[in-house]
Amino acid sequence: MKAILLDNIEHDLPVAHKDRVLLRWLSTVDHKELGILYLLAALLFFIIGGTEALLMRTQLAVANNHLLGPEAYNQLFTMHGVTMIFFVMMPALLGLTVYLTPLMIGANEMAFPRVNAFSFWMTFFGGLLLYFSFAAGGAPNAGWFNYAPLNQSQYSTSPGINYYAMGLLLGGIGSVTTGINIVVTILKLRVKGMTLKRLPLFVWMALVNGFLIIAALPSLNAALSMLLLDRLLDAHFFNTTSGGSALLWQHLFWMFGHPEVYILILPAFGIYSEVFQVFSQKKIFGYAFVAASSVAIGLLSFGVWAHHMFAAGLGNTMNSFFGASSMLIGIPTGIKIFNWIATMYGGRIRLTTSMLFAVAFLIEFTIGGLTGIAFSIVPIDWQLTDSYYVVAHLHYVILGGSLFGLFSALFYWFPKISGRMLNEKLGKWFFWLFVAGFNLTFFLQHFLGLMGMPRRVYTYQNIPYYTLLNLLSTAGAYLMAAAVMVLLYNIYKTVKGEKIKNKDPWNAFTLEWYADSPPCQKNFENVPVVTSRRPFYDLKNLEKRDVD
Ligand code: HEM
Ligand SMILES: [Cu+2]
Repeated sequence: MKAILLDNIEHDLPVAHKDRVLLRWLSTVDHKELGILYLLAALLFFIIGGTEALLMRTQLAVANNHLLGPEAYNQLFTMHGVTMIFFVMMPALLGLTVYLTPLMIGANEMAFPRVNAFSFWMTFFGGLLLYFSFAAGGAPNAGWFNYAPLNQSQYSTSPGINYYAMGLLLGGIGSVTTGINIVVTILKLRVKGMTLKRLPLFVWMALVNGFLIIAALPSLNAALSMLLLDRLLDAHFFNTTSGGSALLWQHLFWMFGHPEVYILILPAFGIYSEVFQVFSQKKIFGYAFVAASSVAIGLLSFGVWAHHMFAAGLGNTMNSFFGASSMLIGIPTGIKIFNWIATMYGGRIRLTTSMLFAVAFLIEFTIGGLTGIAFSIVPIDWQLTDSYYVVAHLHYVILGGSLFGLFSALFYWFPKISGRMLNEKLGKWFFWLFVAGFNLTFFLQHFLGLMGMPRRVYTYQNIPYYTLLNLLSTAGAYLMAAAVMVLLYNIYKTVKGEKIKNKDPWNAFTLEWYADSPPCQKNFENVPVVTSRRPFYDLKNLEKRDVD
């Protein structure tokens, strides 16, 4: 199909070469090219969202600062949160999934290639629409979860929140169609011998994730549609002054929002599961437990949403139920952490940049997980809600969990995607600068939160320690920015540099490395029949093949 498409473009249109390249990327339905487009879009939005974060941290560097006013700050934290979650993490992780899944299961394409293109462009235009709000009279300003009644026209008079709703709705529709595409691809297009029990763990996580997306996103899409009706046609779903319910928005949002954090973390779990195996040169410890605990996490994630609403006055019964169910999630997550550590135990460990990010994840994510369990204790949540403790917690889980996973994946699969190796020395500079900056920025915010500093405030009084801790936190943000510069330079230098000869630089186990680096258009000339969980390992070790 794609060949036909490209042929038509190349033969029928009398356009210059440059335009042809552009047209090709605009019209591609190839899962690898779409995967790359997702990753590039995520990088673009990461730079924008990161700049917004730096602006906020600059504003907060000293007490009583008036570099930015309160309204600008409101728009910045809203845009930063929305951008990072919906237009950085989602597209990057889904792009990686779309790139790797067919290769890992020995397929030539996704099940629905044109739907794949549709999903990408919906997401990308969703992001553009969101940013168009700046030109249309002001960006959304009610936070990333956009609570009622703040999201109503009376309280937010600029059209920003309309763009929030429309942009996220486009992205939300794109995500659902990707979810369907991922599930069908995995269930229908596996090569002979690749049973569900032999799926690479990355693909297992992608499968669970696909189901989560299909089940969770509609709740957000419905809420956004209702919000648009409220704002544009004067409906009253969330308008309390005319009989609507503000709490309804919170329920609909978090019924999506909590599974969403698992939608962001499961693909990263998949990445770590591959990386720990390859850089320990051992197969995973407890394959079935890692796969099954993801299913458990997926199911549980739909029964905990009201832990975001402990302060909303739902009553003791509801609060106790949601507190207890939230604590349960710690169990399958803990199982995974033990499995990864056991995988490393006794292995031939290579501390590449990719592996360093995976090891750092074990520590940072556990910190984020522990503060999360603290929040599931209702009185602690009451004390700390809306404070900087929350900002610390959420960045530990999302950065230390998902973003570190993306960085680990970037260094691991870059040779696969581009045929070129990122420089490891620069990689390690990037790693240490980023990890140092990350902990400096966010660890201190636990203390600020405990001392009572509220989140979402544009400035603060000169109270003892507030200024010092905030200044250090800002310094950490600049360290992270410096690290990202090193990464961008590394990518630039690598893309300009030589291709590698060895298509399998890490001595990997799974089928995507059996393909060329980068893979040919059909992915494989021929695919071996799979007889175990590590088909490429088997091919390289005919004497010591796995039996599982
Ligand atoms: C790269 C370094 C980053 C820095 C320095 C940073 C900094 C900040 C700051 C200053 C705030 C505002 C806190 C407040 O006033 O309440 C914030 C909020 C937030 N950040 Fe980040 N951030 C970073 C990366 C990320 C990433 C990668 C994600 C997610 C994928 C993320 C998600 C969020 C969310 C969801 C909020 C809450 C927004 C809201 O209150 O509505 N951040 N961040
Ligand atoms: Cu939650």
